[in-house]
Amino acid sequence: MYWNQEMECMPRPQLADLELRRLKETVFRAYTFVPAYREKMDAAGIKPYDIQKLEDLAHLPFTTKQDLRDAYPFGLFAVPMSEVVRIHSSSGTTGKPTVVGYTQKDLFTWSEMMARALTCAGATRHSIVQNAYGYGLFTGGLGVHYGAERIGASVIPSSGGNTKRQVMLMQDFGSTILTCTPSYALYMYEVMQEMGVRPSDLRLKAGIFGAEPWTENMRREIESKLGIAAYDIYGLSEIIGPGVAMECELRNGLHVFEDHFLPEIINPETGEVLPPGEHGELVITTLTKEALPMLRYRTRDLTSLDVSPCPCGRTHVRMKKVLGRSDDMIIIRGVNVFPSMVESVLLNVAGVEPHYLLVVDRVGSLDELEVRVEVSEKVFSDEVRKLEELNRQIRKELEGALGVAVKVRLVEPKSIERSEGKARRVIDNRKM
Ligand code: DLL
Repeated sequence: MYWNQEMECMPRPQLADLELRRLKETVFRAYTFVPAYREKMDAAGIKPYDIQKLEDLAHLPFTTKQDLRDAYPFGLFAVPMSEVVRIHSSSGTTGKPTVVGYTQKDLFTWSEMMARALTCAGATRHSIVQNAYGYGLFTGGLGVHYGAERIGASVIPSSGGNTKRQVMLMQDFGSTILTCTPSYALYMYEVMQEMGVRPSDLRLKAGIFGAEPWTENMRREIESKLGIAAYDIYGLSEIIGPGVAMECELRNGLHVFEDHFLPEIINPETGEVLPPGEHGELVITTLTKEALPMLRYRTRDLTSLDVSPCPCGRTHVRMKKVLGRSDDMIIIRGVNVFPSMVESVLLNVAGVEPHYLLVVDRVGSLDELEVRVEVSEKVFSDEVRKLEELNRQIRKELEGALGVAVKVRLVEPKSIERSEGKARRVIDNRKM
């Protein structure tokens, strides 16, 4: 049921002592070995020994993606390259990618985090894990891989892509756990349909989905189509990769593996630390990372923390499902819109498929949001009047939920690009 009961269920006062000890060590190492951290702390007038209690964390300066870019590629590493045994990097849509490094011990920590995460979804040494996260510089593939091996499960390193072969492997090898992005899981289902494979004939029991936002409605959609339990896993390269936080069997918030990662929520405008329960930007400090210690890293992901005890017995704080990043938010005539808000509305409408795209344009001086929605074959072949009626209904519901005028375009089944990794949900033509 647990991978590491001692750590995952540690009484909170004891956990706080452990966190403080590890925080002091991390700050000391970052200050001593990374000139960029030392300069920032000196400029803020703070020394490692000023950290005497967990609340003192709030005095440390933040670290941002820009700091990683400024230090490209290895400038924030706190160990010599001879100690670095793995390098990953996140693509980044603009500018230089961010580069992250791991020591031997960091890889051991990461596989432990992933072993915990997989165990949360019921994985054991008897599981057959089909790992369809991309292998390569992206952390998803190798991150899950090492965790599954650590448990002793049988891993199929199928990586992303070649979807027909994925389905064949599932059938022939009897995969019990699927790991990939939620959007790729849906695409796999479509390919199963085309191949005439029924999910009920497979042995799949659970899916561990992450690397992009997905709503509760999307969870229901995946669960009912694939006939599995869908779990949310969260992580980011800068902190370690997948395995920063994971849902337990209750699937009501993701436990942040707090003995290694210390979470805070801040007001993204002011930087002020917010109390538990309040919604804001997640900031994470690593407590054990050797190669790339991160002090108060601003993730840009928006969520809140729940400190109430979880019936699963794990004592680690839970974060709410991440439904958006501050930089995925699009502003339409002054109104903030997240793609997940659109997803949530669409998946409640009968006849609509879980494939959609937001297209933003500037017409004259006005922003225009068009939501392209795929409809089912059956609906698509309906009379024009019915399609118009559906269009009107979706528009009304979207406008009600978003508070901004929306154009809806119903598109043919399978006409929106499918994703084998992170789905692209927005095309913003205003920035081009
Ligand atoms: O996406 C690591 C990962 C791999 C996580 C596989 C889970 C599974 P990056 O490519 O660095 O790392 O992207 C990190 O993806 O800051 C979030 O914005 C987003 N993200 C990751 N997991 C979730 C999730 C990997 N469960 C960025 N829900 C993060 C929502 C997520 N967003």
